[in-house]
Amino acid sequence: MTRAIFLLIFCFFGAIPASSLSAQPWELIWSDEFDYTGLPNPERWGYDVGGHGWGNAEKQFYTEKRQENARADGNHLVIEARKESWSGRDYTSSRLVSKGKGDWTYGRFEIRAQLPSGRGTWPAIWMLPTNNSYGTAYWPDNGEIDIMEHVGHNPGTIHATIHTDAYNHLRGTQRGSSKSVPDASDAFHVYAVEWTPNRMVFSIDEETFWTYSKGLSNWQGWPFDKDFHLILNIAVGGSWGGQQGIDDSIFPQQMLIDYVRAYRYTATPELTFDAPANLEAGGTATFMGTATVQNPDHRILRVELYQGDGLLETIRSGGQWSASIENVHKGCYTMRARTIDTGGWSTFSDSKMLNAGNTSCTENAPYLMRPHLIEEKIEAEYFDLGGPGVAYRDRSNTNDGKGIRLNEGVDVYPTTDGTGYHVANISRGEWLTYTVQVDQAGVYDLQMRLESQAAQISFSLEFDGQDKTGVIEHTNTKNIFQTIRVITENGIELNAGTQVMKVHLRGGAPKLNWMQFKLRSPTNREELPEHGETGLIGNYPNPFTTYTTIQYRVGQPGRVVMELFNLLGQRVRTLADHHHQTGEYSTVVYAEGLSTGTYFYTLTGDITAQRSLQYLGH
Ligand SMILES: [Ca+2]
Ligand SMILES: [Ca+2]
Ligand SMILES: [Ca+2]
Ligand SMILES: [Ca+2]
Repeated sequence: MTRAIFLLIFCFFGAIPASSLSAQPWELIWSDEFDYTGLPNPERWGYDVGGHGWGNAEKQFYTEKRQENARADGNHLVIEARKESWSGRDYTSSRLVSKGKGDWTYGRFEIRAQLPSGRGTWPAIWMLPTNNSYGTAYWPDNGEIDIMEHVGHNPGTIHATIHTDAYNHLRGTQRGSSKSVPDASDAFHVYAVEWTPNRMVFSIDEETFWTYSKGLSNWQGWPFDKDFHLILNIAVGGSWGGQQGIDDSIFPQQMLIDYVRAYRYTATPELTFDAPANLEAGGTATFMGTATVQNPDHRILRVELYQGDGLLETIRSGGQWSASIENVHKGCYTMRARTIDTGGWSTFSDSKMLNAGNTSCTENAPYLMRPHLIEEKIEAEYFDLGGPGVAYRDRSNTNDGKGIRLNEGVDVYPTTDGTGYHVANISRGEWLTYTVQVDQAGVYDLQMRLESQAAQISFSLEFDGQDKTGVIEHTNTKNIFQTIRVITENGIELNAGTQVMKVHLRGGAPKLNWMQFKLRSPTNREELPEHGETGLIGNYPNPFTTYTTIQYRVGQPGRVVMELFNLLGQRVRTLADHHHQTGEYSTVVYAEGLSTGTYFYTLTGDITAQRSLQYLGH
C-alpha cells in the first residue's frame, strides 16, 4: 500500500514537466512553403501595385503578377528589385499582401528569410490592419507591426518597430528595437513576432530581442486587437532606405523567403455560464459558472458579466464564480460572461436570453438592465433596448460606426475621445431613448460630452412623452470633443421616478459621448407646504461651502422664528424672528463661524417644522 502511494506520487511529479512541454499553445493554421514554381500562390497573396512613393518617397514601382519581381522557385519566394524603367519609375519590385487571404487578430508569425544587400535597398516583413477601426486616419491610428526592416546603408542591423496614434515616426515617438545580424544578407534567419492580447514579442532565430507591452494603453497606444495581414516587399530608396542614396550597381537584388507560417493560440481559458431564463420584473438575477485556465503558466484574472456589449459586473476570481443583478427592469436581455487570464486571453460564453417581467420584448428596456441614474453619466451608446421605432430612430438601418451593438441601427463608434464609444452620424430627426431613474424631483441642468460639426447644436428632451425643454440651441466650438453645460433660464424640471427620456437631435451633427444631469434645486412635493400653509420649502445648495439659502412659506400672519442648531441641539444662530405677513420668504446661512458638519434649522410659527443642512467646510 505504502509502496503504491509512493509510486503514484513519483509518477505524478514525473508527469509535470512532460505535460508542461506538451502544452504547446500554438497551432499552425496558415502557411506558404513556396514548394512550387511560378507566380506566388494566389490563394495566399495579392499585390499592392503602384509607384506613388508609398508615403515614404520610395523610388520603385510595385508590379502585379510579374515573375521578374515575385516568383516561387520550388523552395523559396523570390522578391526581386530591378533597375529598369517602368511607368515613369526607374526601379521595379514587388509588394505581396495577404489581405483578405490571411488576416488575423493575434498569433505567432514566423518568416524565414535571407535579405538583399546594398545601398538603397529597404526590405520589410511587416503587418498592417485589414480594416479601419480607430481614430480619424487609417495610418497610424490603426497601427503597424514591423517584424523585420533592414536598410542597405546600415547592413546587418535588423529593426522591429510598432507605430500607433501615440507612437509613430511622424512624431518621432515610434517604439522599437534593433539587433545585429551580420549575415542577414548571406544566410537565412527566422524573423518572428508572437502577438498576444497583452504584448508583442519580437525574435530572431527564437531569440527575443524586443517586447512591446500593452500596459494600460487604450487604442492610441494599442490598436492591436483587430485583424492584421502580412506584407513582404523590397522598397528602393525612400525616406529611410534612400538616406544615403541608391547604388545602381547592385541590382537586381533579391529577398528569399523560405516560408511564411501563421499560428493560432489554442490555450484560451474555459468558461461555463448559467443564467435564469425568466425572472419577475424587479427581481434579482443570479448568474454563475466556472472559469479555468488551459495554459498552466496563466491563472484566471477575472470574470466579466455582460448584457449584450455592456459590462455589468467584474468578478475578481476564477474557479466557481457567481454574480447577481438586483432590481432587474422589465425587458428582454442577452446575457453572457467572459473570462480573462493573466496572458490577456479571453473567452466568451454562449449568450443566454433572460426575459424579466414576461414581456414581449418590444418595449423600452434599459440596456444595462437597470435605469440610468439621472445624476450619473448616461453613455450615449447605452440607449434603450426595444429596437427601431421604440428605442431609437436612425436613418440608416445599419450600425455604420461598427463600435458596439452591431445589430442595431444606431451608429456607434469607438470614440476618439479617450476610451469607450460615442454615437455619431446623427442627422436631423433622429432620436434616442434612455430609461432613467430620477430619485430627487427638481430642476436640473444638463452636461453633454460631444463634438459637433456645426458651431451650434439643437435638441430637445422628452420625459415619458412630455416635452421638458422645447428646442434648445447651444453654441459651441466645432470639431472638438468638449463638455458643454446647457444651462437654460428655467432649467429642466423633472419628476421623481423611472421614466423614458427621449433625446431628439435636431441639428449640428453632434457626436455624442455621454450626458449627465446636475441638480440645480430640489422640489419635494410630498413634504412641501400646501399653498397657504406655513412650512419649509428647503435650502439650496445643500450641502454647501460658502452660503445656502433657506426658503419657507408663512400661511397665517404672526411671529415666525427661524433658528439653526448643531447636532448637540445647541442653538447656533437665529436666522429670523419677527412678525411675518402671509407669503414666501428666504434667509441666507453664511459659512463664516460654522464648523464643518450637519445642522438643523427649525421654523416655529403656527406650526413647527425642521430640516437638516450640511456645511462641507472650505
Ligand atoms: Ca520553402
Ligand atoms: Ca445607422
Ligand atoms: Ca444615424
Ligand atoms: Ca460614451
